[in-house]
Amino acid sequence: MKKLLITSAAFIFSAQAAADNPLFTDVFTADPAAMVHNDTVYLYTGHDEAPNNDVFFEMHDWLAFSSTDMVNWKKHGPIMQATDFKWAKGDAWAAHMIEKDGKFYFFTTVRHDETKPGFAIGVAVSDSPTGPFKDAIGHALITDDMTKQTPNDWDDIDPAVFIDDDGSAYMFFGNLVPKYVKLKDNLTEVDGEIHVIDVPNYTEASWVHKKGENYYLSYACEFPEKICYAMSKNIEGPWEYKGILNEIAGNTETNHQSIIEFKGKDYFIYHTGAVPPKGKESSGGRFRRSVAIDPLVYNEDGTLQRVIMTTE
Ligand code: FUB
Repeated sequence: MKKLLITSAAFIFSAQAAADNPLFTDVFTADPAAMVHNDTVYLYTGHDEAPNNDVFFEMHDWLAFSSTDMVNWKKHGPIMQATDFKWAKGDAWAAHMIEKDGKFYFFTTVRHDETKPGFAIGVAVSDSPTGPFKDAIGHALITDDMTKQTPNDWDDIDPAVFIDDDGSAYMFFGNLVPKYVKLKDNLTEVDGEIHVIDVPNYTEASWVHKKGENYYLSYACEFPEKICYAMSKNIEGPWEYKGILNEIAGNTETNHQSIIEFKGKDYFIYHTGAVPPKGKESSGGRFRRSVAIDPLVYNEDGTLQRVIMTTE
């Protein structure tokens, strides 16, 4: 599959296929992270390769897709493997892309090698949104021994980076305990201590965006996971819990969202196990997920309407 993807780079899906939800029917995709740059949406996803749904996540690399109309998607193939970080053992879990001063920073969850416990967050950099990417610092940005609020060794997963209007950069992340840390201007060093965020029912998958004067923190809540959200007038909180944004996404215990505005429309991007890519030996499910997109609707007071999942 990996070779197939590399050789089929830049393949453009037909309009008919792309109109389906989930988006891609030839590959399992998860943990979407979308970025708008130069009138184009870049969609980065994890790549589920588990042989069936009775095992566990098998994720080696991250995939990239782009679109200028949210209908036709260009496939760019894997942009990076977890083991491109020399200090990482594997497990290309959720990631996030952000542009700053013409450079593209890819923040990723990976499993650290034996020198550190559990998971870690790395950062890679490129001059192009589709790579090639290389490790920006040669070591992890966050390691499990920096986050000891829970006894597990994956409480430092799922990075989401947000640059505020004044240029200050923040990374939100965490499993079971939501956290954020400021980043220095170079985006490759933490600036100060890690803060814990007070929101209810947090599981993982933080995503932060701003619309008008409101900041939104959305996240996977409970288990099986729904997507919940909170609002604030300040990126550093306090956050006011607003409720469920998206229900359990069908046939998978995880849900993981990305929220963007593109050409005047708002989108909620997530993954589901409900609809399998066609022609695959076993069906979609909790370790074989697929990215889908639905409209996001704001109420006049800034709160969000619950996302209704569609199949086309
Ligand atoms: O894809 C692996 C993990 O599952 C992610 O890091 C979590 O957000 C959940 O989707």
